[in-house]
Amino acid sequence: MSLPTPLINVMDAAARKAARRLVRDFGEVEQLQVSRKGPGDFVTEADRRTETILFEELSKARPGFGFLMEESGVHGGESASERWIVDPIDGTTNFLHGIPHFAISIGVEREGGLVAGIVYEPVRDELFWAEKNQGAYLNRRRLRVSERTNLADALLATGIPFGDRIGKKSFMAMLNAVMQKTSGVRRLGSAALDLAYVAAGRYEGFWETGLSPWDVAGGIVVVREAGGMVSEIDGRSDMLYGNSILAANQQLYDPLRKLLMDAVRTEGVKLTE
Ligand code: 2AM
Ligand code: CA
Repeated sequence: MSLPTPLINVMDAAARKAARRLVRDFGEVEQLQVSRKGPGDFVTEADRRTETILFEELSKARPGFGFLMEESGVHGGESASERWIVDPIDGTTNFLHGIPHFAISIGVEREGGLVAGIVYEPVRDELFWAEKNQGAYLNRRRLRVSERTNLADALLATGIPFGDRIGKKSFMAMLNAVMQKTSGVRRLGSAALDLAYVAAGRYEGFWETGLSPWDVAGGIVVVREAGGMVSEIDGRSDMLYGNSILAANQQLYDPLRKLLMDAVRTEGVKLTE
């Protein structure tokens, strides 16, 4: 057991404060499902309000840090060497439909590298957190990625591209390969929680294309500190600003990466197609 670091305490407090209101809003969203107009506008408002609370709390605690936020973009701290990368609701579509699987995600970038992150799931009160070189935790319990070594036993998470998102062709190729070789694929709709669950050993791996920095910033450090590997699917290391992400336990990272890359090569498609 370890005590959270000062930086983790700041994120923990901000996320819990924002989450209290968010959980009340979620209750309201469940009621609104039956209305014809649906809860769309209400959810947009809840999203903005959550981001505002996070912004206020984080800037109060660390006035020198900059921000990259999903709703309001980049602000503050032009000369700052540190910034928060914030997703107020990751899993917005779940939230909108009254499905209780969403999270607040916050990452800390220092001089271009990720140094700490949290993913907070308010409905189950699960706080996944990690700071570089300090280990990863779920609430007060130390986290380790799973020890499973066979692809055939592996449970994987992914996201399915939709609308105008990139990667539909490559997704079909990769899914086709993964379906045959693993024990199953889940698509729960929150990339931040997918990463947190890899760190917790619930999934052996997670892959997705077309995500944004705020979807993954909080979870990447948590996976690494839990002993997992994270990169782009083609092996490059710009998961934050690049086009794809693959996270897995140590033993399955290489076989999974090979499986995914062979699948897109065989189909003759690019990861972004
Ligand atoms: P969001 O809930 O914050 O939008 C699901 O595949 C994942 O994709 C979620 O983490 C979701 O984050 C993210 N995502 C990224 N871009 C998206 C988009 N344009 N629309 C919906 N989800 C998106
Ligand atoms: Ca998101």
